[in-house]
Amino acid sequence: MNLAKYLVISPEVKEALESKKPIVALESTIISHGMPYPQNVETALKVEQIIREAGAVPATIALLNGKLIVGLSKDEIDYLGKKGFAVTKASRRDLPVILAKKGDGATTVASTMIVADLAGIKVFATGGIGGVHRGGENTMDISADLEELGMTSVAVVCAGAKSILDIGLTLEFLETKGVPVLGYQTEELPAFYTRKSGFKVDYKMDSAMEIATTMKAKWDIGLEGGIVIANPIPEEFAMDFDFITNSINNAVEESVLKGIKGKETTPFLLAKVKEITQGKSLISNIELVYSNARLASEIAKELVKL
Ligand code: PSU
Ligand code: MN
Repeated sequence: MNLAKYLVISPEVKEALESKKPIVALESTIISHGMPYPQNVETALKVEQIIREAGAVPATIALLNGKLIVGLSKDEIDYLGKKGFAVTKASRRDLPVILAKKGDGATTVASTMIVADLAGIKVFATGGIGGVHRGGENTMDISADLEELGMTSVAVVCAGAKSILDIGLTLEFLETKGVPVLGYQTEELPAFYTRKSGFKVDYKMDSAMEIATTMKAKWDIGLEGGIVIANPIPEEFAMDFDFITNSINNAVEESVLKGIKGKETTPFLLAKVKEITQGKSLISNIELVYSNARLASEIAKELVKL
């Protein structure tokens, strides 16, 4: 490996790594493709603030000028947020091309896990992970996030899987890959905008300490790969189940009619759901990210004690 050529860690994150402070990684596709400007930038900055207030160090990750950046500056976050869809959504397969071209890229859950792992960061907070799309048994549209969870040792705190996906198939895939799905204070897997999905998590965990201990046990015995930590959206920001289910069904129907495929699917559906719900889904989306950042900070704090 010749990492030094590509990996750039900010002074704040470098210092935190050296002094074994708790660190929480953050992705950048959620900024460029997951939310509109300016809410995307406001959210990204507030998430960092929440993590600092909780006593951990945020490390937002992206590709800029052909480098893997760990710990973006405010200006860099603003740049990615303003450029939005014009920034390349970069998952595992895109990384080598963007590095070679000295380009920019917004990292997905998969590529953020890769870069976090290279930097030595074990905890990552986001909104939702990618999964098996509805009809995935025919289209094979399965997010690279799931394969990454099967091999890269980073724990991802999310609000469960969105029902733009086939949640059942997503759980089956994760089971096959040996990825534990842990529910934070819940038996049921949350479905992003709602606290319920109709599917069970593998294990309910009651505290950040229990989660950190589980992560350590997995990696102590050399079981490489990630862990999904599903944190239900706070009750007050959860959406009405029937309303959001209908909105998502309509969005999926439109994506099929329009022939939306591949990496465009997830951003299309997110934007469509926001439009159909007249922006209500965006408010829920922002709040659940804040809640995940808080839990991820607590887990990172427990992990450094072990
Ligand atoms: N789900 C969200 N918001 C997002 C994404 C997923 O609620 O922004 C992004 C994440 O970066 C995730 C990616 O890794 O979409 C998955 O895309 P794909 O299905 O093309 O792998
Ligand atoms: Mn896909």
